[in-house]
Amino acid sequence: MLTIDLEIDRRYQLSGDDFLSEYVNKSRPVVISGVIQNWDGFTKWSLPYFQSLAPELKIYAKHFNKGKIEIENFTFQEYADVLDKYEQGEQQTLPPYCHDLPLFSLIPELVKDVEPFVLEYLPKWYSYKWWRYCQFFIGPSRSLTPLHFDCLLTNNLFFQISGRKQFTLFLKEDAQYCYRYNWRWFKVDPEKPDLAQYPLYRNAKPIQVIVNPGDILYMPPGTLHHVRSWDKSISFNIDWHTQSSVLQGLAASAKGMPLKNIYYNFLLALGLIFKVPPQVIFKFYKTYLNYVS
Ligand SMILES: O=C(O)CCC(=O)C(=O)O
Ligand SMILES: [Fe+2]
Repeated sequence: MLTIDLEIDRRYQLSGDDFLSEYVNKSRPVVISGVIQNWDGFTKWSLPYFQSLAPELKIYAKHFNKGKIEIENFTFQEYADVLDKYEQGEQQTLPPYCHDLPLFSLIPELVKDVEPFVLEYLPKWYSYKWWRYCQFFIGPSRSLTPLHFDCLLTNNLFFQISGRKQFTLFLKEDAQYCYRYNWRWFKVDPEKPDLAQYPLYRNAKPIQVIVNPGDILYMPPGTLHHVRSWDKSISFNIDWHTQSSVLQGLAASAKGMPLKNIYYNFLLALGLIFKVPPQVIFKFYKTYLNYVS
């Protein structure tokens, strides 16, 4: 198969207005640099640092096993030991991936490490306790998140603190070529696509993006992504809607979106469109942060 890898823009310290007009409103992904480097967390964060703040905290890590997700629990110390063994070659099997962890809610002290946060990129509704919408990804080199889109069809700002990751992206139009199952997962493996089994994949246009420490990646709603870590890595994201994307999210109810997701999008629509304050919405929304889908 002939693949021509497309590229996306890389922008330095993009302003909120330009981000909105050139990327969000046009559904174009972008990598933004020059922002994270100013955060204390950029130099401070590591597993031992998290461990020192919350020695008793039990975190969960996931094994992605052919469409099934299995969960294992660790303290940060236990998880750091497993990762060290793997990185030093004492353990061959890939450790589970600490994936979708709402760490700012678990260790609120971490919030001040990412200030000033990029509130100019988000609708004002998120300014109040924005960190409650963030999820962390902490794992070894070679960790993989298989091809999927984010389940509420939100916008995603992804912050890479340490280690590098390779994202293979597809614009939402390419979903039809990637063999969807269970609402948001896709059968094609972009690292070794089986064209005999998945012939339509020939038409898909993968976009390869290396996300380096200090980069922010923006993915528009419905962007497919397959994420391979190159190094031991710490990242987090914030998933967020605009008025327009939440309406499109609700419209996707008719396209097989699970009922639970429709409920969360309905709550966000009440906030973003009908201006119900986040203090009220979050009480109902917060179970989303532990939702494995
Ligand atoms: O970093 C990863 O492995 C997955 C990230 C992801 O899927 C997301 O931010 O939605
Ligand atoms: Fe995702």
